[in-house]
Amino acid sequence: MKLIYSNDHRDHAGAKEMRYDQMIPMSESPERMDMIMTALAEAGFSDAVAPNAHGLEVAHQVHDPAFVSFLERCYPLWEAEFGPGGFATAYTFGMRGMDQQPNPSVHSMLSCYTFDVCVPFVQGTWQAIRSAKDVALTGVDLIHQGERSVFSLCRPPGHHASRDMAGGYCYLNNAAIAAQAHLNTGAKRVAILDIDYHHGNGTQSIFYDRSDVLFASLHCRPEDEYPFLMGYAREVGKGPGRGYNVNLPMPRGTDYGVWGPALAIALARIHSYAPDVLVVSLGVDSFAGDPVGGFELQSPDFVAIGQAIAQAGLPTHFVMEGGYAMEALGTNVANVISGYSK
Ligand code: SP5
Ligand code: ZN
Repeated sequence: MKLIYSNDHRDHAGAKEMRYDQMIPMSESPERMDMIMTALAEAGFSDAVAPNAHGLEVAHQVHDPAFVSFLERCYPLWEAEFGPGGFATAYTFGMRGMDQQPNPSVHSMLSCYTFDVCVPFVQGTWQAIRSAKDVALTGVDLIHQGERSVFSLCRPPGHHASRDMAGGYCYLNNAAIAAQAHLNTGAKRVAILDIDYHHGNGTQSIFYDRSDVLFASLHCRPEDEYPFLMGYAREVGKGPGRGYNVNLPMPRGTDYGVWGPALAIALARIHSYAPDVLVVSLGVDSFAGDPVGGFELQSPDFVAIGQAIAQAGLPTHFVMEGGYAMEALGTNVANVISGYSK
């Protein structure tokens, strides 16, 4: 399996996040990628290639160009007001039902274009965002050139980012950009299987009214977990996209005895859809020891997940999402890739 990786994410670091009543160091750290790359190398996956630079054209197909421009300009605008060293974050969020009147100030843009307190901007954030998008697009190029499976080691992750909102450590939606690029390069149908512990609300919303991308997600139910407002089974798509959105929400505490059969349901739906490419939003925060998650999957379960995905028999593009249990993160990711490759 070809890996695509760049160190361009490293300076997206140093910010804090709000966890209910405390400020804590961001769980989504550069060291996550070190753990993953080390474990992949130990498992025999070491042929990482650097991403090729791509433009913003595909990003502009799935995101509002004004939102993408905000992501680029946010930190410089913030720094001009507050000086260097801090991090930008919103004070207010969308005032639903009120007469909102956005203006070009960085505060107004943060309020309009972010939906939570988990997307800080520092000096290195835009470089990391842009590079993660290139890591995803280079994976598309490799599949187009005939690779059967590739792994885009994106950081920051992407699946919470919608057409025009960042949230949940996610800025640009790498998996959605990859899916759109697969369509651009000849695929007729693309399936996205999202196995991150959290609902991929951003990806769902981007493709909600489309039938050329099937979105299937396994996640903790919104009654129990972030993002709290989406991810119900009744969300099946709308208009031409009706029937092309599949949510499999499960309660906190779910283990592989329940999660594994849910994966089989998602894969059966993907099989009947007969996509040309499968994009996997690969989060491993369903692991029992994850500090952000609340499921009970064990490290060996991730081997079984990789094997089940391989049995779909499709060209497969893994895109990294969440996973925060530093001691087991690398093993869990490498187990999926090893299981897939067996
Ligand atoms: C990509 C990704 O995995 N984003 C996750 C964003 C989660 N944001 C914080 C959720 C906090 C709520 N859960 C606290 C559980 C404490 N055990
Ligand atoms: Zn997650």
